[in-house]
Amino acid sequence: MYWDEKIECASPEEIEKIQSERLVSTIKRVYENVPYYRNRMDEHGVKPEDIKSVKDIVKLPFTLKTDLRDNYPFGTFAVPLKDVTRVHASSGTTGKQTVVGYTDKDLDMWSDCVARCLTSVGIGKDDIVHVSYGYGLFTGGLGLHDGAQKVGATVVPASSGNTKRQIQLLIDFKATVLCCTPSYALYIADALYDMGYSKDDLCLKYGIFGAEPWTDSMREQIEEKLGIKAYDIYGLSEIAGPGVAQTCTELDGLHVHWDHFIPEIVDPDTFEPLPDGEVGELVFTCISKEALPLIRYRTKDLTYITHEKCKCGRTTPRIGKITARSDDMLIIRGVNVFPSQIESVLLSFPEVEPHYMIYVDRINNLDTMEVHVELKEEFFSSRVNKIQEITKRLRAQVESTLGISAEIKLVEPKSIPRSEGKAVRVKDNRKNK
Ligand code: DLL
Repeated sequence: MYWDEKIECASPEEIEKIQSERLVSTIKRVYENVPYYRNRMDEHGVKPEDIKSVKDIVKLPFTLKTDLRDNYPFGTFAVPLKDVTRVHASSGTTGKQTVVGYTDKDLDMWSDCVARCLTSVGIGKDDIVHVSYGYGLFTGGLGLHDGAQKVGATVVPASSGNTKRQIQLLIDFKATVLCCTPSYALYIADALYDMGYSKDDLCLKYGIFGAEPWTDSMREQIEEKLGIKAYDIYGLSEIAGPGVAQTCTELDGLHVHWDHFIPEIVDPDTFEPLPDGEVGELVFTCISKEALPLIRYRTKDLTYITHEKCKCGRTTPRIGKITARSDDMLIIRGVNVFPSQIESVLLSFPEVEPHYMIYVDRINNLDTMEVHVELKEEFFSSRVNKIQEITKRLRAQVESTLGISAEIKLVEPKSIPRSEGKAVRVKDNRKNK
């Protein structure tokens, strides 16, 4: 099912034409209206006249999160504040928040993108959409809310927190769609069974999960526990919010709305564009936004892209699942380690739960890594030698996957702190030393 078939299935040539027109006018606008962009382009030796088509995008300088922070709060907006009808903000791990703004037209474009995502997996008028992403400055809650309302669904703006109440609402209102982070979906599933219910007490059919990395095995577990089909929605506040891309029913990559956001993959070291299929840093240029049209924004998210037509019929390019960010890569004893690699090993063991924490430290000048993972209830009371045997197998598998050793500690079920939003899975104590 399509929300906007003409655009979603347009030929690449048609889209290229739209992209070129929109890029040229966006660049002219930001050069004229945003001192930050004028300075950056002048420093870079590029003038609006040099941008004649989408092919010229590579001539433009990149934008980084720090550029938004340096111009906090509204310094990168391209319209007067009186035309900005909403702001959102995303908190990073350090420093000030990144503030983003939208005009009415921007909000309409964003909800249209979310509507495309929801429609692509069959969500529409007959659905009851329970939104457990946080409402507020975070874009998750209102982003999904506006998109679900646009497709005509009945929206339950539950926001995050108070999990027991969420479960009661899910049951009583007979929600068919759950929107939240994948880690919160697991938390909800566990709490459901703890309250004495099961998936049979729910009417859920679909899950729209994102805002944090998650693996395919995590998806399978959520699908099994909640009896649903789970889809991966991606986005970031700087570009719009949720709905920049999403998996369709084929689950073969996330479709990017390239008539609004031009995606590029660049080498994270040289920043040169990479060909289809190669993993690098995802970069977006917003070509139809009024308030905050970011140019070549470096997301730090690592993935690849393909321009092959999807089996679903859409011609939109697809990005691979985002399993890592260049800035969440840990360097342990000189070896690059992504938390997602550890997650995929853990989830391949039926004896453990998908709840884990990675503790990194430096002791006597040597990096150490300890992975705590919850044992399943039925294994917790096993004999000591059984637990030792599972630990040994896990340690061997982690070592062969990462190329370095890690201590594994099997901990009590439900002892790892749960998150109602984005999960925190790494504690790197080296930063405090
Ligand atoms: O997380 C927007 C969002 C809300 C997306 C709800 C999906 C659902 P930020 O708080 O600005 O915005 O964080 C953006 O989160 O650069 C990625 O690193 C990560 N991220 C978002 N979606 C996914 C996903 C929202 N599906 C940052 N898979 C991004 C992996 C994701 N990582």
